[in-house]
Amino acid sequence: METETRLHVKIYDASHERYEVPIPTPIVKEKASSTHYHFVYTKYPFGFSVIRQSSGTVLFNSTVGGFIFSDQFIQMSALLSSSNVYGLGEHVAPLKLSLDWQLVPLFAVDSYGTPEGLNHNLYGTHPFYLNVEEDGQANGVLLLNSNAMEISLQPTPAITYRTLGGILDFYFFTGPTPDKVIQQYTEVVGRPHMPPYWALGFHLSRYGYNSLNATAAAVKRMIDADIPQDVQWNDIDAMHNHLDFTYDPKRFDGLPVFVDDLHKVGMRYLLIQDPGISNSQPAGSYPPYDDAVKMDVLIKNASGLPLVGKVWPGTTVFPDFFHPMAETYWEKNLKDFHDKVAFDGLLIDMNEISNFVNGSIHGCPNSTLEYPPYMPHIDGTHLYSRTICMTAKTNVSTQYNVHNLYGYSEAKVTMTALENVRKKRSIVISRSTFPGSGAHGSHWLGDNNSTWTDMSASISGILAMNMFGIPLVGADICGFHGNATVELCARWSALGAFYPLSFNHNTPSSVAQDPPSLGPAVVNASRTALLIRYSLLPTLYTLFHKAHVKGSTVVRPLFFEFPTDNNTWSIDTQFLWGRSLLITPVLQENASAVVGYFPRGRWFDFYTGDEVSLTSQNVSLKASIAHINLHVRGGHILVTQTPNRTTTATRVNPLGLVVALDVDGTANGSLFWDDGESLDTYEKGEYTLIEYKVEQTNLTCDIIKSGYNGTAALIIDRIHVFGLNDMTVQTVTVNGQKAVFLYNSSNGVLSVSPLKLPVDKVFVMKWMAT
Ligand code: MIG
Repeated sequence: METETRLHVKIYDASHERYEVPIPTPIVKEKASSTHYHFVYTKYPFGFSVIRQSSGTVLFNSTVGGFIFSDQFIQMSALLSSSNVYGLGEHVAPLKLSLDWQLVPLFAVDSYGTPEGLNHNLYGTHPFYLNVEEDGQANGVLLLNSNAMEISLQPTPAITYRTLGGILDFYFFTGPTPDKVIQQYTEVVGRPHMPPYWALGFHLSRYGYNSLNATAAAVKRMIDADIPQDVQWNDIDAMHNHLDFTYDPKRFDGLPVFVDDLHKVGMRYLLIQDPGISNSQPAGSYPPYDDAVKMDVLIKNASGLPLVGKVWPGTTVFPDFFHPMAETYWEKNLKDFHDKVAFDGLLIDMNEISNFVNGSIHGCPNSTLEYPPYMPHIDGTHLYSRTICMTAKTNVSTQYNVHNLYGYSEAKVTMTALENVRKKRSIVISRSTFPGSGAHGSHWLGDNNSTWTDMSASISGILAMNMFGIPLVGADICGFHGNATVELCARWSALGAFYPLSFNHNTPSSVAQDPPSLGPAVVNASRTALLIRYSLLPTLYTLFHKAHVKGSTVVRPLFFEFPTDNNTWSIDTQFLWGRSLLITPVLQENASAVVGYFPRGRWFDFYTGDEVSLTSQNVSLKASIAHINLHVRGGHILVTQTPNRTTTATRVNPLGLVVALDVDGTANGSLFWDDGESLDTYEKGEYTLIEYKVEQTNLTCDIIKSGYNGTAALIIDRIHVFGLNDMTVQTVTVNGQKAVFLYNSSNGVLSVSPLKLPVDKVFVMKWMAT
């Protein structure tokens, strides 16, 4: 009973030490003095239950399904409190999971695409679920186990866990709200990393520019089309013969200067790195291999020699990121490369580990680790299919035990190395993830298709990753495989402008889908939506701050805010930024309207301030090709900023406030502001935190912290108040002086501008009405 809301249940072998997941978790010496749950345990038959005290709801009851604990097969079942189950990644699946006899494999794999269905395991593994009880309270359960696993979901409702090793290390979180569950979960596995501000700008990428000229031309097209862009990426085609830590001296001649020039105009540059290091370069010519051998940091095969697989550069070996020297090794090579090309972050791909041969170039030995007595229903014939042998050895344990942790371990080492090299916040976007990955970077959903189905599926994928504590997440906008049509790419650009991580990425064989290449409709849709995104970045950045310090989700499904409204439980066609901004994208072809659900409360059109008149029901909204529906929730204040083409240029512009009043006339909001890229600004107190609030007819703020003096250069130049319907505003004063304003009596919107309020000073705005 570790805390009032957290129970830790560990079932292990008292007489033999077994493998346990090596991610850091809190060490608790004293039992919590009071708890919101009961723990009930019976010896015969063996089992336990977790019960919520306030309601008596049984959250988890394992006494019914038997229990098996053998070396390579552990099984336990439990009854659940309701069939509202979410999480258990990584899969392409609806947000609310089906409990209709689903067999859900969890094993990191590069499946060459993102097949749909809970029965297909994907790049990452997250044995964590969130369960919303019938009365709307929520609990979460983590099985901290990294072995190959399969989960069976049953309509009872019940869950069966089958794992091939380790121990049963359960954490139960009792919320009681969904967001509290995630806060409690990330307290155990690690709070999300605070991204640099520029990471929230728009990124453009494609695999297969094949030359610096083509890369530069893409950037130029974006500038000419006047579409916001902060970051340009290059993929493995920029490498020399697909070798990590290199760039092609002919096709990408001049890359260092190009990157410096991007920096000069306030932009950033990202590169892809793969974990496979070529072992076939002439001796002494390729330090990434020579150093790895010298430092002895490679994953070994069963005979103790570096395991050799085959990836893009040909035969490769793989660093063991759990090795104590791995960080030194990786940092040295990243630094040497960074001295040439000043990249700002990395996308770390292929780290499931993906391998073009099964096991190794020599196959795998005959062992029960390679051929376990029970084979979970994963994609692939064997555990070692398209990855390395399970008998391979790392510093921590056999690959059999740590396979699912490779992406986690690489992200952790890469983030540390990048921060040491750049001395600034970076981003590390990892394809394979595990609980705790969010503390070391971010994620994207992998190789989707340019289809309407995959565009829709991206929403549940992004929402699930937020529940897994990885809020900085996106999907390839306009799709990776296949050709995006103009209409699809226009709609996807609008939706993607509201992904926490917003980038367009594409495969070489598909037609170019950067917005300018697809013509005016896509240019318009993406420019319009991205300018809104950029104008809302102060709000998004503040949400990342809350994620970093409290573990809250950045984007969340409607049920997180309205858990007692059962209409929200399965909605994954809309999502919220934090508590306050509802996004209702068009997900269908040939549509001119979209249906959205509006829970009880006040909702205002972001663009006009018009209130949605009917709530607790579906509402049809107009949605032309250049329009994405956004609604501000009553009771909340959004901080905006006049947008420009980059975050660098935007960050010096005036701020604005959008104040949406609740039924009782109140509203709250906050702003976290720092220099956007120094390390640990929160931990060092180098930030400003302001809370805005409306009470009666006053809008004012509290300066909670004033630790970043760059805030002094900023002003608020406009304030909009939504929802003043029953009154006619006669006078507005700001700090006692009469202010210029417009009042629209038809929709109750008050607009006060121009203003010149220093952001770091307290002000009071009052409106007087009849
Ligand atoms: O074997 O680096 O998911 O985004 O463009 C494919 C080439 C390797 C897979 C990634 C994709 C990337 C591609 N990579």
